[in-house]
Amino acid sequence: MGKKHSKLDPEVLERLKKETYFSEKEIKKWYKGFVKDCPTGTLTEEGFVNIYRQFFPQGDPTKFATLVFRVFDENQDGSIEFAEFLRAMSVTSRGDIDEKLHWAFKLYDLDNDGFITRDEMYNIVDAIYRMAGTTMSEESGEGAREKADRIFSSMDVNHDEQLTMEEFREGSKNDPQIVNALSFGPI
Ligand SMILES: [Ca+2]
Ligand SMILES: [Ca+2]
Ligand SMILES: [Ca+2]
Repeated sequence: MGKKHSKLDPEVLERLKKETYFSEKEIKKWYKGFVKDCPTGTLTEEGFVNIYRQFFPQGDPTKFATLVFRVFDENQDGSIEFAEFLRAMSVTSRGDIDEKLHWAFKLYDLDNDGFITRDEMYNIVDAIYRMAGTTMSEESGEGAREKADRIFSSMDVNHDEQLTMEEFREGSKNDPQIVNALSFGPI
């Protein structure tokens, strides 16, 4: 049974060499680890949440992991296949700032309509707080709602209650935490 996925399809390998920043050697290494953790060849949402649990035992990362899962799962079939996994790892670990921002934007834009609303922003901030097991930022003393409101208002330059990619990009320059949040960084 496990045999079917024990070797990486050469076509997939070729494709990933073009689509990611990883070398052939690195891709093969990632694949080995992936099939070891996911013998079926795909990562389920439950498995994904469990990975986060190992990193954040002090909090509840379920909400955050579920939101990140959405972005990994490009074709939205409810599971992460190796190619999806590797493309996401490539962007979040080696992508330039612009790629990372696009990735973060997708994470925040829950309904994929191309804009981030105040509630969507709150959702992510709340998820990050839960993951860190806190209700208040250590630095600023803000709760999730306050923090989301503050960030959102500072980014929403034209005050139309939604953030475009442009506003998001500009705003993130002043608040690097926005992008850092996706590299497992807590508050
Ligand atoms: Ca998928
Ligand atoms: Ca949206
Ligand atoms: Ca706006």
